Amino acid sequence: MNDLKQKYLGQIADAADENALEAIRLAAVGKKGEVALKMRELGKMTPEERQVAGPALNALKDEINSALAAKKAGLADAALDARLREEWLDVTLPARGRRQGTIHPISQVSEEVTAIFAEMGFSVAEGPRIDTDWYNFDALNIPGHHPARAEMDTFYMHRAEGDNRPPHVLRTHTSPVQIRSMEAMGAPLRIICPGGVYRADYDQTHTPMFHQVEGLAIDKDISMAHLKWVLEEFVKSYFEVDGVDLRFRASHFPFTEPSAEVDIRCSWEGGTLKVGEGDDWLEILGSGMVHPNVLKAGGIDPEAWQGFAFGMGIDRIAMLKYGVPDLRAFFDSDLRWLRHYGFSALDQPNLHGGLSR
Ligand code: 2NL
Repeated sequence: MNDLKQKYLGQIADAADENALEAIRLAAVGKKGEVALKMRELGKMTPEERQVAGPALNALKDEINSALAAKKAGLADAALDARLREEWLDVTLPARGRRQGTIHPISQVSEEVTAIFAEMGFSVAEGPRIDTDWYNFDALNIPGHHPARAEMDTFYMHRAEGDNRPPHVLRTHTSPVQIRSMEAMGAPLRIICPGGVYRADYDQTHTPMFHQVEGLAIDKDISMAHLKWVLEEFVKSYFEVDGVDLRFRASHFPFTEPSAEVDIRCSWEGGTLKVGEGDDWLEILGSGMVHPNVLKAGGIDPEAWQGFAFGMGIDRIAMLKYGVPDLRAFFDSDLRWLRHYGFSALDQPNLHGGLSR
């Protein structure tokens, strides 16, 4: 009896898993197990012998059963411990970065320009991109026969059949917004008009849609001197330099008289633009005193008021500031190139201070 006890308690202690434990249970206390066999032998014993052996066998059976139960619980605990060791989660790991869109360089430059002029008291005016040929051309002193109205350059909208009014156009500049502002607000007036414009042109330096910002200041005694100061302040602020020389070259626009194209002093040493130093000149905008016919078209009396106006290409000044060589890059759907020019359209800093792509 003691041998049986030693044998099975030993086996139970050594059992590696639940299967082994079940095999031991069957062999020891199963219906045909060794304890059951011993029970059967009780019949052959004397009553005195049976009185000793019976309870002893029952005690043995109980002892083996509780050893089995204890071992089973122990194995389950060990299995859970092993799983917990294997399947741990490091909740301190940083989350995977998510890609996000960021502002397009054209929008960024638009906002930079707007902020600079806002500090000088200019407010922003906006208007339709589809406008009448009157607002886009006639009001700006561009007559019907002027080359700027040649069908080559302008996108014309279709009229319904039988509608013989002149067709609408996609605005070729933001000047129509300034005419509308003159009508709506009168003089004095100090506004800039940023926005998309359209011309039928496509090569390395022209896209059919591009962006302009025009400025207009109308008051009793506005002169070219005010224009020069405003533009100088703008160039210094936009290109982040302390000083810059401006060169006014006589030019011609139908909507200004006199008219001037404005160059800024620069150098191209090593292929990179430096504004404010060197012996080169870079054209950045057109400007002039608003033509009396244009003031009249905007409902402002040219005998009482005068003003300056200017216009520049946002895409162009964005290329200059950020060193983008091909205008068409701005309008690609694939914006990975932006990274090269320091724009982070696709890069988001992650928690490690690195970049996820
Ligand atoms: C250029 C030249 C210019 C203007 C735009 C303007 C607008 C009104 C009246 C008078 Cl309502 N002028 N705008 C004036 C001079 C030049 O743009 O080369 N832009 C890229």
